[in-house]
Amino acid sequence: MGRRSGDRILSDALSLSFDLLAPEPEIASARLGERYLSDLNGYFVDEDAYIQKLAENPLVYRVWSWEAGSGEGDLICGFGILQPGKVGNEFFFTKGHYHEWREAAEIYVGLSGEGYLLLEHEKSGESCVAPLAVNRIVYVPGYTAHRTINTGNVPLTYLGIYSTRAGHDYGALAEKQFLSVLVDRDGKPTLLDRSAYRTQKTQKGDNQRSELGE
Ligand code: PAN
Ligand code: ZN
Repeated sequence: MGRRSGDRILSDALSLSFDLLAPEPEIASARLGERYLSDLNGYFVDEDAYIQKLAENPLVYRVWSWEAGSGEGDLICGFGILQPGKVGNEFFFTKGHYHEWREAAEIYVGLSGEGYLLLEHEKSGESCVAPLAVNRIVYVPGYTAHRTINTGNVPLTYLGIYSTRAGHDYGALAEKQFLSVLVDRDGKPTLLDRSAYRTQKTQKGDNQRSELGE
């Protein structure tokens, strides 16, 4: 099978096999990025729990990016493996970003595990979580910050498919963070207002922490 791209006809490298559940996944011709807990400094609300867990500095997620073509109309496929875990009561998550080209949407496809995409509109601040799991697809519209969250006990694996023009803007969110957090409350993933959660944590200290099940 061939594909015409401009004046080139590409006849190979259009198909890729992958197994994200393999003990040591490798994806030929894709670029690997890894994020350890130390790369997420300032992202979790519970700073004490973060510092404690930093002693182990676990790998939080890996993403392979496969660019079969680099033209304006081409697509990138990201293959994500997000580990299970928590910092305090907050589930492990990806950094999260807007696309530099704000109009660029993205499609996520759940492959295994259980989790959510946290979505937040840049202008209205409106946010929601959309389930991401096997046989689930999530559409991330333009102008929407998105973060993957693993609420299960096994790795969450997924694909994210987006335009080569999209680009990633991490800076805007690193400064203000998402307005909501997804925390484990009595064994249930619960979406809370981040600033209220932070205030609750700092005001109630250790008593509140044990009430929240840490
Ligand atoms: C995904 C993400 C992936 C990792 O491929 O890049 O889940 O998350 P961060 O990029 O926020 O660290 C995607 O949304 N690409 O656009
Ligand atoms: Zn994205």
